Amino acid sequence: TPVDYIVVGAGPGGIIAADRLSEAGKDVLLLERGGPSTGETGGTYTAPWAAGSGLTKFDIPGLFETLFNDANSFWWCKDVTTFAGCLVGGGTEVNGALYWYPTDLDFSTANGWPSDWTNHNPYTNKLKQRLPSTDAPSTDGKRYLTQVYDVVGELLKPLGFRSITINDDPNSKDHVYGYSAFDFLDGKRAGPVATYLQTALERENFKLLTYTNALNVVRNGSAITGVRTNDTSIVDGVYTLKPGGRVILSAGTLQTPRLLFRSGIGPSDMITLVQGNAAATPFLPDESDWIDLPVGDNVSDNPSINLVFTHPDVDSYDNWAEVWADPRPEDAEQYLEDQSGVLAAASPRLNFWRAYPGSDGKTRYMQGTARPGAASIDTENDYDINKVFTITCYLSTGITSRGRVGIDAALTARPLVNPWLTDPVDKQVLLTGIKEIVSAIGNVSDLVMITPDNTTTVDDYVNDYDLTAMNSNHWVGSASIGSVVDSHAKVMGTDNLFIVDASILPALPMGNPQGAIMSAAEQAIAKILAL
Ligand code: 6FA
Ligand code: ABL
Repeated sequence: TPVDYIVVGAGPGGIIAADRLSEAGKDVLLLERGGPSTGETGGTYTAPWAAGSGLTKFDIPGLFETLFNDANSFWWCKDVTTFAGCLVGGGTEVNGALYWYPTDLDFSTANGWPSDWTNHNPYTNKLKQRLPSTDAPSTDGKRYLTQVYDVVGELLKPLGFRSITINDDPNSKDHVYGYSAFDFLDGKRAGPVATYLQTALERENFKLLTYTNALNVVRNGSAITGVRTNDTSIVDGVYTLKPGGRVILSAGTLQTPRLLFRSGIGPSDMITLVQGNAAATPFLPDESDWIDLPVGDNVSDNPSINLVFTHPDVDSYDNWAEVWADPRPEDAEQYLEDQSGVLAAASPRLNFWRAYPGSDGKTRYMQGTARPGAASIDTENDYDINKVFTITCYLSTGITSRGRVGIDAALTARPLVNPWLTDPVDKQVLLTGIKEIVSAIGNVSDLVMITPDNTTTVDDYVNDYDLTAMNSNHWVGSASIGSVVDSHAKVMGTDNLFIVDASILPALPMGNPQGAIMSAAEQAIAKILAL
């Protein structure tokens, strides 16, 4: 049966879209290519020690780091070369869950937004009501494994940083640090899946279909009539719209472009690749109907550089390597008892921000994230592996470097031009920020940086850094507002095709992006409903 809205992709953009549209009385079909994630969604992938609890790898915050070293990693999209979550919740089920309420600067015209989007506060407030952040996620309200917070605080204070509750004052992002904030509730991963999706599921006018992969939109010139999928139980796999219906693409920054290319929308070099693909070419509109838009351009992702340290007070928590198969018994027991303790949070413990002027007159921000353990250590120093922690330095709002994403001949979604530090001023600012942190090490007794080690300069370390290791998984901008979608999030040149996900953000927000993406989704739906 035809519906008012087909939403493609159950990540944060798609879930918020589907919930708000169904709340407004629209018939909504949400198509998700992946399967269940948390126990609440029917997921069953459980650590041996949590068997029978109903708490999966996705529910238990402390299992976050195990997502990256598990042979059975069914959650990653296999036809995307970057990390992308293909399961109910999308990125929010596989992410570190760091969650920042957006700043005014995030939605400013200076950051690329149209002027009628700059008043984000009503939408951010709607988001906060549905999904509040917490910087003390353990159900007993206590904080655990706080040594990294204490040591990094000692490093930052002499540099003029002050400690704040970060989400109490979102616009303060210069010389501040605080406890890491997450979108966890009741000691479990929550995000839009535990909140918005649950209210949608209670409505009769809402339906979620999992394992349903959208391939292209079906269109008659500028009018979209439906979405073609891999579903063999319906005619041609096509879900159709009612007259006046709309399609919303929420497949993420890498995968929304692929859907557009396969629908004849985007730069001709990408559509030509679709034309050359035997499986896709029969469904491509005639060339006279192709819509030329800069889909895939203007993409950004935070360049990030890891610094690894040791300090005698720190507990590296075995770099989270044992939490799946062999956790510390008292921590596992405590978590199962009432979702409290170390395992009620993901790995980050502290975040900080600092603004830097660039030589081009533009201000850029650096964000730091500190966590026990390290993903990679490259050192000639002797060190105690049990005392290791990492500070990841990200360059965020204000960066000018951009890249491009697209597809290859096999239709795998991938970066085509890397977005990191293509502008030398970005690199200079990131170097300045890292050097400032390094300059303060001597203020903390027994603090030692082991990567880069004492035989490597910071300049060499950054210059030689493996580019792909700079990937922060924060891709935005492939269908930027103002160039691919208009200020109602409608794809230009179409009557009824919209995009609500990270791809419409014209530039990176101040912190890890999911909060800004969710606020943007609230705002986009309000604008779409008002059309
Ligand atoms: N963001 C944060 O704010 N904080 C973090 O700590 C954080 N950490 C990570 C992280 O550790 C990793 C490993 C990754 C990959 C991302 C992280 N992010 C973090 C970024 C954040 O999760 C993303 O920015 C955010 O989830 C993007 O939201 P979108 O709605 O734009 O897109 P998603 O990729 O989340 O969702 C797309 C959904 O569409 C998926 O469920 C996918 O399966 C589905 N889909 C894709 N193509 C489809 C198709 N053709 N048919 C049907 N469904 C499709
Ligand atoms: C984020 O926003 C990033 O996208 C992730 O890369 C980051 O997690 C989380 N938040 C938490 O800060 C890191 C892990 O801590 C590393 O162990 C892992 O190697 C890396 O992601 C992979 O990109």
